[in-house]
Amino acid sequence: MKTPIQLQQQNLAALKNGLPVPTYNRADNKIGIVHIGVGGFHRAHEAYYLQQLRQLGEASDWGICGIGLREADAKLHDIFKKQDHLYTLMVKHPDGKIEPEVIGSIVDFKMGVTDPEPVIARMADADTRIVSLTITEGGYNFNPTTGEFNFDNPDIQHELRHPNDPRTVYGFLTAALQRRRDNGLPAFTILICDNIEHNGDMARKMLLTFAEVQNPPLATWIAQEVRFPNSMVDRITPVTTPADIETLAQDFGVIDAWPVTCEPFIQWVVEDKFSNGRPAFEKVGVQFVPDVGPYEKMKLRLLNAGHSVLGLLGVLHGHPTINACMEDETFVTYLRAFMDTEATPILGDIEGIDLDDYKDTLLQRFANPNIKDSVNRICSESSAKLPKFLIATIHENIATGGSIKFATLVIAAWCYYSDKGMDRHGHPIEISDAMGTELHEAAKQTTTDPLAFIRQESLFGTLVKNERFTKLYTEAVQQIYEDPNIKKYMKELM
Ligand code: CS2
Repeated sequence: MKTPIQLQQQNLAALKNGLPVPTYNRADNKIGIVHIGVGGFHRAHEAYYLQQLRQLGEASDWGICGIGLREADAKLHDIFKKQDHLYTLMVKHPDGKIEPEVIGSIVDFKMGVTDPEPVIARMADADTRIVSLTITEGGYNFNPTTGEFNFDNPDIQHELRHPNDPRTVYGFLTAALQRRRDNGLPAFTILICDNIEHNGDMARKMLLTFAEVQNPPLATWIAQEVRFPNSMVDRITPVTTPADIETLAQDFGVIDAWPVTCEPFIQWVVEDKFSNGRPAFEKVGVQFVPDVGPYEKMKLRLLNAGHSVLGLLGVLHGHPTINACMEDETFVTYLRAFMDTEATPILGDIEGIDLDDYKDTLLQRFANPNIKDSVNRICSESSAKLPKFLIATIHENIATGGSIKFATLVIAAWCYYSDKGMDRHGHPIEISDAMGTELHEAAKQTTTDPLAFIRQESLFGTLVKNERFTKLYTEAVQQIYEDPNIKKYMKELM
């Protein structure tokens, strides 16, 4: 066993015997990208692509400065400080092999919570040319059904009155863009990397709606100058566990307080419209296309929805992880049936993609036994995810007369889960959802009003008025409440 070494810039030479480390000069890396929301996903995806570019001797103008806009980001801030913003990415292969690599493309990190000024200054700096975001599907402050911006949010109200004291991403973006405009600097590109269909168009609409109230002349400038490329991002990135930290120290000799684990697969499809230049990402496998819409839809309605199908049914059954679900024949068959009969028909043809191959690959990725992606991660924030991943598909299939039974059972399982917070054995489930209280309040009325859960209009829209859906849903929810043995009902539908 090696004596583990603390991950730090000065120790890279010593670490390099055990694993790949950045070989480029991090000190002369200009900051070209400001990234808001430095979770595991960003560190396994955009930051990884940039590392690859830097290893090729490219992109020295494109260092990343991470930004934390939540109190909880202080943990990463402190770890990064100690580790010179270095971290280890542990790629986990299905055969059990782990390939770690030290990533150095993030060169700075700033917290915007207590002191917004340094963050605004960084975003407004002439070197910054892209501001990218992974603030989660629920982070964009809009009503999931109507798609309208939520002006009732107290932080948004505060920012409207105090443009120089931003709290949300909208306030930071307008403060920085106003400063760039004042200083005669070109706008940056706003690059969204969250799982939302037309994510760039959505962000543009939200930011313009906000800016039109806060600062109308700036809104006009943003509309003309800022590009918002749509993008489809993909890499399964489970939550880091204490066992991962331990493995890294024991087997690879690295002390890293917060490594990131991920699958080998990676994909990024982006529209090539940038306000002020971009790294040569095509050299490391990023696909640039004129219209990302069909790719986004395919990924959200197959991968993300597929995850939710396994997650919500699996959590009720008592499967701890996605790969555990995939070891269960009933779950695999059910998932494939959902994909083939409910998701695929609404996708149509996608140029250059064989959907059967895509689905086969997805099943293999989900089954990776080394990934151990917890169903709790998948079920977290379902209120922000399901309207886009699954409920949209139900609406579209209702319109075309397509099948909806597989997705409907998942909604019924979600209701039971939100109400009881336990699996079929009565074991408690840890639920994490910004709308957790509302979901619970609505779900717990199910015994007296079977449709109570789907009366939540912001999530389900007019679904409660559709007889075909309500009939299937009522039956499913009544069965689950009588006996939560979910597999029985899954089998009955196949
Ligand atoms: C998952 C995603 O959160 C979820 O529900 O489906 O995080 C998924 O792992 C990524 O989008 C993969 O690209």
